[in-house]
Amino acid sequence: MASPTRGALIAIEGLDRAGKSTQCSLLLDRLRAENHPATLQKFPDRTTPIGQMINTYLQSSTALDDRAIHLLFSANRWEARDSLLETLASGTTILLDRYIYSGIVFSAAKQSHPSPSPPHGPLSTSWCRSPDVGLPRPDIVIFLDISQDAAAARGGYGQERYEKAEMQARVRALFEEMRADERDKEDWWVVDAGGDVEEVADAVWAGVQEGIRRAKQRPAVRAIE
Ligand code: Z5A
Ligand code: MG
Repeated sequence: MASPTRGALIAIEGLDRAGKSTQCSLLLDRLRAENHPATLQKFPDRTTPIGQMINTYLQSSTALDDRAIHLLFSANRWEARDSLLETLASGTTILLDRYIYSGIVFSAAKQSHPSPSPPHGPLSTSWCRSPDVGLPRPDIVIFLDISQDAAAARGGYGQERYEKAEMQARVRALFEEMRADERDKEDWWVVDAGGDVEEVADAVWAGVQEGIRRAKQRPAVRAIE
């Protein structure tokens, strides 16, 4: 029996309140309505033991070394790796609600407290990327672009520790830098997420179609470099 065409790996990224989870849920319905096998994987996955540690960290103000929490976010992706690859191999498309790109920019955007031991200061993006090297690389990264004011108008920032205007501004700048990075440039598909839900959904859908097309041209899933 011929093996099925593999599924596409599609990451949905963006700033806070850009509508990532809203769009992921609409996409899942739309793909399934078209009889395209699809599933959703959110990161952080707060359901695993590692995810529960991350959840506790995000919802509290307890101190934890920036590198230690960064490695937990990455470990939370590594523990999903085999299942992601098996799902893709079975012909099912995976929508990722945040992935390594959030991982890199959120850690690198932190203004670390002076540490008693080196390295001092903010974590570099290359240091932040290294634990994710080797994970499955998405066929496309759909970036929901929204202004800070429009995002804040959607209910304002919540209670979690990164939901602060100055942190979000640094995250925005780092996402822009990453979109220009040679290793990622060809993967990004930027969507204006400031419109109403249906308008955004149509623009995201075009990105998904492109991701599925790219996956068909690449029998093997690539790895993050
Ligand atoms: N983090 C990290 O540090 N390291 C990592 O490796 C990873 C993540 C993977 C929690 O993430 C934190 O983890 C996050 C990054 C960090 N920190 N911050 N800040 P999360 O994914 O669990 O965060 P969340 O709680 O799901 O929020 P979100 O992702 O930022 O929101 P969203 O998914 O983009 O938006 P939404 O929930 O779909 O919509 C937000 C609201 O806007 C809601 O009321 C919607 O009804 C409304 N909405 C959505 N679309 C529209 C449109 N088009 N018009 C009007 N209103 C809209
Ligand atoms: Mg979300």
